[in-house]
Amino acid sequence: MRQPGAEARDRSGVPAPRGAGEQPDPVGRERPRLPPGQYVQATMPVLHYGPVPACNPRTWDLRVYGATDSGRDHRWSWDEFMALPKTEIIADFHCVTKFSVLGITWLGVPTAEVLRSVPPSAAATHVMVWADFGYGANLPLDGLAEERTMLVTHRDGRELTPEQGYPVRLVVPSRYGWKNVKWVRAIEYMAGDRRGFWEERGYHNNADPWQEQRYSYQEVPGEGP
Ligand SMILES: Nc1nc2c(c(=O)[nH]1)N[C@H]1C(S)=C(S)[C@@H](COP(=O)(O)O)O[C@H]1N2
Ligand SMILES: [Mo]
Repeated sequence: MRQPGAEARDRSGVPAPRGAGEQPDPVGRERPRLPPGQYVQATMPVLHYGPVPACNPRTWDLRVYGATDSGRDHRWSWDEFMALPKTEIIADFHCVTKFSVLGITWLGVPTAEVLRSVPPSAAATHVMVWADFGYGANLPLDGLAEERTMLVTHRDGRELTPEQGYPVRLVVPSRYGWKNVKWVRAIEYMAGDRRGFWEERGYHNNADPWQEQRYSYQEVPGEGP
């Protein structure tokens, strides 16, 4: 007999994750493994805009700035950041160009931990996650607080390669791929929303694959986080 909800389980036997926007079907069915309009691909192509930044552990840091509760910025050096407790997740990756890669294992620091270490002020509603060279993606604060949003250092048991975002990359399974910022250097707490690199160039501000939020023309004024 078919297990109820079997189609929502991945090969690890773990139920498919539910994140922001991943609501149970109104008639109580499990949602399918793949978001609408996506197809499965075996491996991830390297995709990014601009050059791969060089990384010097001696000068590398990760900053949190903007609307912090203390009014001060926070800075982790390489040694400090790498010493933070890490956890592992298995997540599917959905690119807005319609390929999905299933069951990627990521190891990293949950961003909920960043929010605990550096509490945002009451005015903060959104964040911009910044990479080298001015690439950034915005998220509502809730997106950063999600249990499965992480700053990762390892993929499938190996340290990230430079092309994959070494040394630190954002993984946000509840959103399309472009919000998974490689080469993260800073998190800006924002009092109000601002669009990131692709969000300014025609892509959807919220980017939930389960609602197929691909393009900015789909946005409903006054709706969403
Ligand atoms: N810094 C940075 N991060 C980025 C991008 C980028 O251009 N710059 N591209 C995004 C896009 S569109 C995708 S699909 C994924 C691709 O990740 P991969 O190269 O590890 O497959 O990275 C995302 N992160
Ligand atoms: Mo992408």
